Amino acid sequence: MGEIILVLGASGQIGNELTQKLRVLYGNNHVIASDIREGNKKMMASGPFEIIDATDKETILATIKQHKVTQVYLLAAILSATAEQHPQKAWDLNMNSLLAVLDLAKEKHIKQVYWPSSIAVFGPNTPKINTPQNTVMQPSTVYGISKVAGEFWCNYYHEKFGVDVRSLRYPGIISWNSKPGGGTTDYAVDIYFNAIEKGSYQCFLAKNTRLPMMYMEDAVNATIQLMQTDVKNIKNRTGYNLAAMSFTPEEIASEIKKHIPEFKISYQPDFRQQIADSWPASIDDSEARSDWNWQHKFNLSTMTKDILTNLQKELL
Ligand code: AKB
Repeated sequence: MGEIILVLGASGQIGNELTQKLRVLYGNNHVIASDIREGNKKMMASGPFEIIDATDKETILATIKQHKVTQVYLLAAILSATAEQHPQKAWDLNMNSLLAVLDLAKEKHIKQVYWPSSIAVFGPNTPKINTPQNTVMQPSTVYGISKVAGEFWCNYYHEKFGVDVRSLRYPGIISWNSKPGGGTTDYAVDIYFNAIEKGSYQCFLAKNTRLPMMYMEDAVNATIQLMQTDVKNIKNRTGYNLAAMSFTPEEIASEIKKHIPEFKISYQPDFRQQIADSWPASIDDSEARSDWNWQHKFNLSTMTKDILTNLQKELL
């Protein structure tokens, strides 16, 4: 594989794990990690790292030229909950970084772009159960508005300039190795850490709030699989619906109790409840499954077992 990859936002939750997997697949020196802050020890030690602001087109271009980069994975973003508190900052980062990278692809400095979309493109008027690929997209959050606009920019650059940009509408991504920040689905990560460290968790969503979720390993595999798929099979240039499981806080808590019987959960919904209530409960991802053979591996039970085993080794 002759690709040289630049990951923008490599120190974040998905960027961190995606970078490690890309380094295994493409070779450490073929994957340049970058962020506005340094990554963890493993990332810094395993390959090249550059400090880059993802909205700074000139620095991105200089890095592309210096390392002969062929693909960019743009993971830098402000997520749903933080975006409600800093709307302008979220809009600026989420949009300007995407437009900078799309322009660099249009100008033929790179061959391929990955940019994550989200279930946040949907809103209160969207069908909630098995939300289809093509349906009402009227988000009620700043983050969702930036993702809808971004999806249409991707499609526009593809149609108009032939840019090979690919995107997935991630559900909530759950990991034990790197923590998310500022998202509405973050409770499903925090709950595992609290279960191990404290034996209890106060959840910021109500107990019956059902949301689509996915284990990190599946999300990373889906992302790389999409980017490696033959171009003739990519039929969607906005964002593919992607799904693995859906559950409520009450259901994840009872799964944890199978391993930690004394675990206790309480509920104190805050402003994030309204965001969660505007999102789908489950997603129809049949187009991803038929176009590029997407298959998830983890469900709530296998994911919980894997996370608790790893966290017990790490934290206890
Ligand atoms: C968030 O909660 O903001 C993200 C997302 C669903 O895109 N995890």
